[in-house]
Amino acid sequence: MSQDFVKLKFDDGIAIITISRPASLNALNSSVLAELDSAIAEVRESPAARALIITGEGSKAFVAGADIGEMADLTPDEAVAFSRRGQAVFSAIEHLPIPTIAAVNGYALGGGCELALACDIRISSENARFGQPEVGLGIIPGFGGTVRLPLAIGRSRAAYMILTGKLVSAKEAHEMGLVAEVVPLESLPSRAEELARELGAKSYVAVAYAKRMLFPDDEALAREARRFGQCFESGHPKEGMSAFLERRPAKFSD
Ligand code: CO8
Repeated sequence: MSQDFVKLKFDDGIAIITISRPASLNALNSSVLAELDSAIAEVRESPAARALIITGEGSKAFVAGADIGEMADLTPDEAVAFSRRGQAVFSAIEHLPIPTIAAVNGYALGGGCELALACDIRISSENARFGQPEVGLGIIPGFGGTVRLPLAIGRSRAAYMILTGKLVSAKEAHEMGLVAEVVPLESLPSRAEELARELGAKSYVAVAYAKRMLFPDDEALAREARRFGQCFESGHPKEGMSAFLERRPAKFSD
């Protein structure tokens, strides 16, 4: 498969994946998800890889979410399938036996925040902003956010983020425990690599077992996908996403 949007490189035992679709703020469309899936498979099959870093191209966005243009016209069944597809890719990241670090270099919204949550540890630049803005689009987080966000920061803070859709700054995300460290943008790659080397030097047997103890419940992910699909039984996703694309406020009246 050609890797137009997802770059993978190996640097002395560290695998680095960069989501690279900057014109759309690295939004996750089907091609990006497929390429990410194949990059994860390559990392899994690389015995020399001791840690993985996932980051985004540029200085504006880590990943600004699932591609809104691709989701607007989904049927409920297609929506469940799309959610399950993204969840499977993110679970593949989570299930890697090596430690994974999200180096969040800007907006991490919707599916982007969920991608960061699928990593074991998040560090971010000072300009990063996190959010689950889906309710403003007539949908719910569908790539594991309703399951992993409360596990990461507790139900109360997760409810605040998911129900208001508000974005939080890197500083607030750090105070909530959503990110472990905040560093200047120019230091993010070197700090991520330093941390990856530190984690990669631990017992990889112990790390792999420790990680397994932290996996979320598969049934909760399946429930999220079903609820995500149910949103599409109403006209709200179409209205919410059309409004974003037309740069106008959404009106949820029906
Ligand atoms: N999808 C598609 N295109 C996007 C997305 C996105 N999520 N985010 C940004 N873009 C595009 C914009 O449309 C724009 O394209 P163009 O230049 O062609 O008009 C370009 O990227 C630059 O964006 P802006 O002009 O909007 O840049 P601003 O600096 O004005 O704003 C923001 C930056 C605040 C990040 C703004 O772009 C924004 O709000 N983006 C959408 C964020 C969002 O709502 N994300 C959540 C999406 S829903 C989701 O992720 C659900 C996940 C679960 C899916 C479950 C499976 C089905």
